[in-house]
Amino acid sequence: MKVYDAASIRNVAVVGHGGCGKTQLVSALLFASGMVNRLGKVDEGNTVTDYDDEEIARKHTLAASLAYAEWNKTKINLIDTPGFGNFFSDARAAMRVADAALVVVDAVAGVEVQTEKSWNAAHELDLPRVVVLNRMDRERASLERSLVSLRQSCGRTVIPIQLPIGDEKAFRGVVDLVAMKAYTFETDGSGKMTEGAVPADLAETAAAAREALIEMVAEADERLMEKFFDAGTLTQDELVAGLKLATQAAKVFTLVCASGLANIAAQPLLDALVNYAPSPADRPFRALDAAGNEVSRPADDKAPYAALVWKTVADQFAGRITMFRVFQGCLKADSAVQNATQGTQERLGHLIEMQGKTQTNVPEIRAGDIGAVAKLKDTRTNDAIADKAAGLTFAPLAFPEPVLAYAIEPKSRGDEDKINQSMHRLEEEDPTIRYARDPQTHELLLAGQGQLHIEVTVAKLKRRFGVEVNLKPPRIPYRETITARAEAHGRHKKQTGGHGQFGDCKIRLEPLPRGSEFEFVDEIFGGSIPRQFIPAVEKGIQESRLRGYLAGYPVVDFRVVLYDGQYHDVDSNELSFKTAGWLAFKDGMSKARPTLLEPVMNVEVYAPSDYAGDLMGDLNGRRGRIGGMEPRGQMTVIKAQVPMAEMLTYEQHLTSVTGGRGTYHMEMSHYDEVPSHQQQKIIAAAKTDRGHSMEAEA
Ligand SMILES: Nc1nc2c(ncn2[C@@H]2O[C@H](COP(=O)(O)OP(=O)(O)OP(=O)(O)O)[C@@H](O)[C@H]2O)c(=O)[nH]1
Ligand SMILES: [Mg+2]
Repeated sequence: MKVYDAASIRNVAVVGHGGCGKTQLVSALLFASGMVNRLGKVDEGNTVTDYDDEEIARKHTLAASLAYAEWNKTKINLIDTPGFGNFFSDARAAMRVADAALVVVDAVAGVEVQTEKSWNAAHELDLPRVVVLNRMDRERASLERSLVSLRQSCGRTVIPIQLPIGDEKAFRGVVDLVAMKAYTFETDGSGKMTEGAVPADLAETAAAAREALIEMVAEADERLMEKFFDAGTLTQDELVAGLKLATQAAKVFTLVCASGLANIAAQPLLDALVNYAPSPADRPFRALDAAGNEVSRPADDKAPYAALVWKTVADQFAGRITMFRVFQGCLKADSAVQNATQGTQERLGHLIEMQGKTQTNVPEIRAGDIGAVAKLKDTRTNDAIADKAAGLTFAPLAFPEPVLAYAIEPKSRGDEDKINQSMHRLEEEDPTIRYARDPQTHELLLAGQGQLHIEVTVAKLKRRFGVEVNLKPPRIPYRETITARAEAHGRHKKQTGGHGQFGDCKIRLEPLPRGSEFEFVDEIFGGSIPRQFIPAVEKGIQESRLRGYLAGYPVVDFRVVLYDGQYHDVDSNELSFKTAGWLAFKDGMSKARPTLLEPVMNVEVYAPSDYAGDLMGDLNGRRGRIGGMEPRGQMTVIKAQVPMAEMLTYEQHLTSVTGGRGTYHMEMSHYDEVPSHQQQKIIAAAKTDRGHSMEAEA
């Protein structure tokens, strides 16, 4: 295994919509470059990058994985990423450490939801992009139609540098518009390539397409534009150099054609990545200096080391695997390093190059390269492994907050500890899940980016850690409040044998604005209740308000004013006043017109505009309030506020209505009153569920 310098490395994040063929294409690139000796297939479960059991079972990538192709003395790091929206944060993380994105587009479907999302995320990072029209061998695959949708969503500077030879099943190669040569391939999947002249029937189209390419390249650079005007064209050298610069500046996005499954045109794609995608040496990296300011630095392998951890994997055998990109300097095996984010020391053992799950030890990893290390103690995703002398950290990758939660229950009792431990390891690997016990409902909640995400997490829990759980929709964290002021009285008096018990208090309940929780105000003057018993009254009220009155949910957004009371010299004690507080609270609640509150979510739905009408109707039916609707290309964003209780089944609905093309996101907005007919149902359900603990019945 060689060690590569920055100039001979390409870091490429392979991104795009689910099922567009990213994994299959990476498989073809690895086979074409001789890294593996057969063409792995997603459908046969033997690709390099979908190696996780869950990925093989589902035939979809669920986490970013790393592979590399050596091609023309260059190491091309390929990060295969998931196309499903639920797992998009891994694609983002991959783009963050890449110098280019390979945006894979299905030549039949054209631009899809995640294509667009990937494109926008790459745009935010100023990331150069190469577009590959994949699945060119399929029925109804079309360069022309795909280009229309690409230009609409991604701009007019998406420009073919190849034309396909043969349509659909007859697709057998490409014309390279830069070299003006034809590359044709055996159709047996062997990837055997023949170089030849441009076929006569394509000569005219190819010449016109080459002209369009030259013009686009000239447009991206003033100096070239002048030359183009003077000479009417560009020289071959100017075209090649100009295309590289325009790609690197993310001004022009070259488009190539391929079929990953038929293994056609993998070699020209590898050439395009080597020739046009920037190396780390071409692209200074961004980091934060000691003062937290963004700085831009070259990939200098003589500088003090600085690397960013972009992914952590909880491997059941190897333990924790930490994947990083070295931005400057050099990490060496068996050395002590600093974690600049945590301010701790770590010991690097073996450094690893990853070819999917296959790990090879390497002595060092230099500036610009991506690698991994096993068994670090404290280092987590987003940390900077950086020498103090470098004085650098990195702006953290932002991970999205969970969209929805499920309750999980161990299948066998006594598994709870094991679940806790395993979930914490999975949380480390996947920062977009949250696992915690709900303090209000006491359920174990697993929250994630969608139903699929949660199912996959539970499946990992079973496969990797051997624990099985049941998934249930979570209880909705309802709350209770009051809508009217009320005065109330609580008196606790008991005479049992010797000492009696006596406490008496008068309180006022007052509604407060949403979000104010609870206030206790002591207005006792003149000692009608002695000082030392006032905290007991408050405690009695606090405890009973948390137990709820109507349906067992905490009572919030109100104030209790304690304004009068009575005591007895001998019989009064703390317990008596606590009980008096509880009785007064119950009395007050019965008069203060209590009501139920429910969580309302801010929901954003992103779907093809054709479905907008149906989706809005559905949201209305879910008691939603539509806040707005914005077209974005062929898509529409619908914003609405919808009660959480109505959103538990939304994902299935959205998927079935839009054929999987719609996505949504939601987060907590506020609490609002539950309509009265709904309240009756919730109260009735609570009574059968846990009736005896409720104040209303006590
Ligand atoms: N006909 C044809 N089928 C292809 C091609 N590339 C991929 N496929 C098939 O399309 C399906 C999806 O391919 P994948 O490579 O798993 O797609 P992906 O983009 O990695 O999907 P995610 O991992 O879910 O994002 C598989 O059944 C592949 O066999 C291609 O070039 N031609
Ligand atoms: Mg995949």
